[in-house]
Amino acid sequence: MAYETILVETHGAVGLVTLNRPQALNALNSTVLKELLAAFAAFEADEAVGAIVLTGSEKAFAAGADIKEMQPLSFPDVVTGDFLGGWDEVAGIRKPVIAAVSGYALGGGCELAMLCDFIIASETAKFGQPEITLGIIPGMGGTQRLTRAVGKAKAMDLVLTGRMMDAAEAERSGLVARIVPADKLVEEALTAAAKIAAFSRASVLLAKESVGRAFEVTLAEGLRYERRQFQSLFATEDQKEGMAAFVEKRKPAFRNR
Ligand code: CO8
Repeated sequence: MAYETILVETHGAVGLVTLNRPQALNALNSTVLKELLAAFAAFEADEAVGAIVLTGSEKAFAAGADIKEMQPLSFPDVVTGDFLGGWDEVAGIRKPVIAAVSGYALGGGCELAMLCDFIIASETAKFGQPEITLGIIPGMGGTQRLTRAVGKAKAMDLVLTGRMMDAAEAERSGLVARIVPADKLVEEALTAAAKIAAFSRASVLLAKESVGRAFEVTLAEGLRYERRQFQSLFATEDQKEGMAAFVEKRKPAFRNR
């Protein structure tokens, strides 16, 4: 499929999606959403792909929702069309998605990074929820996922003042998993994704699902869910192989069985 706003490649067992609207600092419009969901769906369906990396440019991961697309919209337009509702589908991707963020990740850009499973940031990354400066508020998780990631104090600060935080502050606050040099960003993210893709697929999918569960249910429910998923993996050949390889002091050869 030919895309207009994204670039799609595979690197071994890793799918790489690059946001590609340089003229608008990768602002997210309805075409980006449609194309991103199509690319992710293709990677979900491709058995050879075990993990996905989503990145932008050196200057911007994404500078937010497309303000020029939003400007003329009225209340009935956004409500009846459930404007931005489709972005939640990104969170439904079962394979792990790593956001590799360089430059601006603002508004919807920060929210898109948070829809991924974890964020690897370059030293130049800048995160923020500047919607308040436009007379609106975050609409794709900025008041919810950001608060869960960094806590109330920092989330209130960012959402109410619209200020940006740099990569070091974002890592300190728990938004970012690791910081890497700018010229190594995509390489490091691809390496992390390749590592994940080499593990047993069932354990990877259930690990992602179980961590996600921590944000949805009570601790008791989450622990029970985790234990059942853990126990179910003893039905796989890969569990036998993983443990046999440890005992025999060799590398496991997972076959996704
Ligand atoms: N939408 C549309 N166009 C944009 C956006 C955007 N969010 N951001 C930048 N651009 C365009 C600029 O208009 C400019 O285009 P042109 O050359 O035609 O004038 C081009 O990109 C380059 O931008 P700048 O000249 O402004 O570049 P600077 O380096 O001077 O500044 C900034 C970079 C600081 C990032 C600046 O562009 C900026 O402040 N951008 C807007 C950031 C913002 O407010 N983002 C939040 C948008 S609202 C939002 O995201 C709502 C979230 C709800 C859910 C979203 C789901 C997708």
